[in-house]
Amino acid sequence: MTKNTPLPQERVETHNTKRLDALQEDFTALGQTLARRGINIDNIKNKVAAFSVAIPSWGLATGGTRFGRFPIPGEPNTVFERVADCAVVQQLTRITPRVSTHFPWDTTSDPAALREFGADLGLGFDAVNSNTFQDQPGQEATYKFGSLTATSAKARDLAIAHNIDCIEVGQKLGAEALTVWIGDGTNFPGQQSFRDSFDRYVDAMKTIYAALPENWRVLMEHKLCEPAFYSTVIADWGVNLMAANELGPKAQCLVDLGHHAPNVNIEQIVAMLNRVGKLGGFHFNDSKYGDDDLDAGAINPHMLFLIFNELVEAERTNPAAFHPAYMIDESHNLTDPIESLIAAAEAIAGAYARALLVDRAELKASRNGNDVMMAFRALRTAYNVDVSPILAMARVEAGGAADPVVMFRESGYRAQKAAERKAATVAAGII
Ligand code: PSV
Ligand code: MN
Repeated sequence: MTKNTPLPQERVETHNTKRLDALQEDFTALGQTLARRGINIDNIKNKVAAFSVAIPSWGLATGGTRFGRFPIPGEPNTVFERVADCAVVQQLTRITPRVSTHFPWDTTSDPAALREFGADLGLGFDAVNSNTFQDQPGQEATYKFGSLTATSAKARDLAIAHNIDCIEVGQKLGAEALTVWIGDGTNFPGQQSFRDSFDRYVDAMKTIYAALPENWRVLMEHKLCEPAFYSTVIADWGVNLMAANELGPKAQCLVDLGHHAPNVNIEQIVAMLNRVGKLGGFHFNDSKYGDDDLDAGAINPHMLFLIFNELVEAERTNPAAFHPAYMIDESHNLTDPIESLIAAAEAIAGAYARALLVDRAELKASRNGNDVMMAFRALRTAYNVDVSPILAMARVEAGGAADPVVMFRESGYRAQKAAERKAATVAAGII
């Protein structure tokens, strides 16, 4: 249980008391509907209560595009302030108990103190992310032409050393995974050899892999394009899987939902990676055109549901081998980041809850009998359920808020932080 809460917990209780009767009515009504389908609503609620997704430290600051950034008063300036804001999301949702950090953005001279600061607020630390897609001031060799895949041995060594540093900091935070995403690639045909670049990647990753502690994993993230626009070294799940296979069992693939070509069937990728034990985790977000980093579920909630449908099936098939790291990776350019993360966590848990409602026996029988319409209906019937009473009940029972965004607004937290925190500059944004 949380030792300290960033908002007075009594205020959450007061907020909930006003909504409890209506919630109970909605929950009971939904329970009756589901019971007619042979589903016990409490079982679903318990699974939702056990679900969690990590929040990205970098998602707490206002994001931006290359055209600009519009900071909001009271946004966090330091990693401690970002973690404090994560604690608000966790207090109100109760499904975001871990923070995924990014280095050097989150560099602190005292990681142990950061860990303790998080623990006091009921937060742990998930995968640490390395950053070799930007040069840092005074850096000895540039990443302009690549990092782990650069032709310059000096740049490669620097990138390797940074990843190993991240592992060391991550250990102090209590993390158990390193996420590696490189921006390496080319803008011109002929600029680099696809094959040699990939060889250099695998070589560099072998050194990083060797530095992983016993209980750690390395999660490698593929991405179709950006910042490189002709070719990207780890462009898709096929190349990513090749690398993961060459590295060994602790290397797995991370699926960022925004990192695929438009209309790619991501749920199929999820099923295939899981089949070979290489589904390491997710960066949840949503997109319409590219790596838009919009809020999870905001554009295509159906795809999110279909992904969770595969995940639920994967867990049932082999529960012992199933432990994907669920993380959010979004950029909040227009909204208050705390509100967006609350909404995203809710959308993700909602997709999971709907996937739990799929009648698996019916789906299987329909598939085996090639009854296309009934197989489709097994999914559609579950997708059509409004699961919000289940999410709200699980949240309230865990001490969270019945309506977290409204509760956040009622709390006056952002205005209070605007008075306490120094104003962020336009340029000071992380992404
Ligand atoms: C790259 O687009 C990415 O998805 C990687 O996960 C980075 O670490 C993150 O975004 C930076 O915002
Ligand atoms: Mn990502």
